Amino acid sequence: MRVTHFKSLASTNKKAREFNDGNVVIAEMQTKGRGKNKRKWHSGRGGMWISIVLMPKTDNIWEITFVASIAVQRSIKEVCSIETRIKWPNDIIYDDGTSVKKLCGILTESIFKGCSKKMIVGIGLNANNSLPYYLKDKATSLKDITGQRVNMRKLTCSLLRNFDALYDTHTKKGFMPLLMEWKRLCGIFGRSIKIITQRKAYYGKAIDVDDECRLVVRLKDGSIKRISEGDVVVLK
Ligand code: BT5
Repeated sequence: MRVTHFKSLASTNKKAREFNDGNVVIAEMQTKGRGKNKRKWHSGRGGMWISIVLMPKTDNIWEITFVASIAVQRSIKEVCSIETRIKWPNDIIYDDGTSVKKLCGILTESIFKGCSKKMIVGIGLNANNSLPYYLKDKATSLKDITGQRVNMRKLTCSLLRNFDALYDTHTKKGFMPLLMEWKRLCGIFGRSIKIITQRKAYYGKAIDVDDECRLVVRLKDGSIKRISEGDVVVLK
């Protein structure tokens, strides 16, 4: 992977569109960091704002999002000795026993240009950055958890190494071994959740994720629902 580093960018995902397969774009801060559905992603100095450009075998952005989630979970454990969990579909969360807070969000986008197609995996991980007051109830950073500054160089190297190894597994062995690992790290199975989709909100218990990365939920009336997009709120 070839890494290009910037002091400041509007968005690493936007900049990454100018790069080919195998490139990585890193910014020390973003002025217009984005989440899903054009939501604002707060990206002050000190965080890890990074985009990886790929041409994967799959067209399913969630498979690659899942690969990135496992890589982030492993790197946080390796570098900071913190146990985190994955929250479907694109978050890494930290549960301190009293609350569940978002530590990292992943935004994977497919880009089509003529006949060529690439994917951009954007990873936003709160490391040494400060968070605004309005996110304090639902977000946290590695520095807030450990009380110490994280070595960003180590964290970045660990993340790229883990991602590379997992992506290699995806290319050579397919998605199934990675889905097994993702499920082991998922922090919402068996928990009561609310899922807000673009059309409506559902309440129930998360019970599984299927082979197409859809969340399988047992709704309050006992029926089973498979959900392909949305935001999960953990209720208890
Ligand atoms: C995500 O969106 O979680 C995907 C975030 C991806 C950010 C990376 S940074 C590098 C690359 N370049 C970009 O421009 N983007 C990617 P979503 O699930 O839609 O979550 C967005 C919501 O998270 C917001 O509406 C806020 O409520 C909350 N949020 C905003 N900034 C946050 C932060 N720094 N930490 C935790 N939560 C945040």
